[in-house]
Amino acid sequence: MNKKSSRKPKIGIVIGSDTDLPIMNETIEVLKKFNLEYEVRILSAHRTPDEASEYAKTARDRGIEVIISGAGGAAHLAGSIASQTTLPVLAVPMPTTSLYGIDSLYSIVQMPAGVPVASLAIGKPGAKNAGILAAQILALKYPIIQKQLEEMRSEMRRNVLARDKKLVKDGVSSYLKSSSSSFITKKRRRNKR
Ligand code: RP5
Repeated sequence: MNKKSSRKPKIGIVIGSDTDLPIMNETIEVLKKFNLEYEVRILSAHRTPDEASEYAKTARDRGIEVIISGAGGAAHLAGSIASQTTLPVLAVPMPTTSLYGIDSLYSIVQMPAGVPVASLAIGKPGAKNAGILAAQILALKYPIIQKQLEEMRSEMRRNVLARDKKLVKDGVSSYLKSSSSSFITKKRRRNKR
């Protein structure tokens, strides 16, 4: 839970294990940027099925408007939550050591018709996008979020255009030697699963 505010959380983040938290922190960072209230719970489809079920059934009445689930391996959490609520459920497949998160992705994405789960990409990029997509959903109701989303897109555009300008001016070799190369390395490391 975002402890700094007493506003009721609109977004519920549910993770299958605390080992998912480092990746799902990317979602939390996005929500903080948008100043969106959220709560975080560890609720497993397999280890604590009753509690996960109770969470899904009561989420709407508690003011939750979007649920984001992060789980890995036989990742049934998002699907089991979606089966018990009509709130939108977004899901982030966790990277795994044995099957690189493909197992998580397939477990999440192959929902039967009638019970949708919106799956994001595996790992950190997916976790980040889950936060942005939740903001986009809420922006349909809260116009202030729309403004923030537009600002974020403009900032992204400015960043890319600045890099393009530098690349065109300096050429590939000097671009890679310059400070931007440490940015590239950092970015690649950050997105590594
Ligand atoms: C899933 O099993 C969790 O979401 C996690 O990604 C995976 C492994 O859990 P731990 O064994 O690390 O607790 O339920």
